[in-house]
Amino acid sequence: MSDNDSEVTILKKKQEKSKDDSPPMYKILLLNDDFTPMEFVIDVLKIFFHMNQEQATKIMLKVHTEGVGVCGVYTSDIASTKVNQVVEFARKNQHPLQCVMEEN
Ligand code: TYC
Repeated sequence: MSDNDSEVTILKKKQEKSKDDSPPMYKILLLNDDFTPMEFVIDVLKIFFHMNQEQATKIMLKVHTEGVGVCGVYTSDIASTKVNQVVEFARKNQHPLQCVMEEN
């Protein structure tokens, strides 16, 4: 390979990197309410967002004190599936927990 060839390769890589071919991403937000138990919210964060006890407690307390908190960022399909799963799980346990998605 000559010096010229490697220069062309580098330019092509730069162009590919700058192209925005990434899908739109959505934040999943948990909203505070006065009735859902703190332990239930921690369980939700562990089960659906794969957090450990420490991470889940931190996010739950953020939502509790600030009113809203981000539990993760996902593509549209994954975000809407998770929102539906969280809301279904909350309703089955008779809690009013609200979970929504918002484009980044
Ligand atoms: N505010 C609730 C309580 O005091 C706890 C809570 C935290 C509820 C986060 C919802 O998304 C939530 N029991």
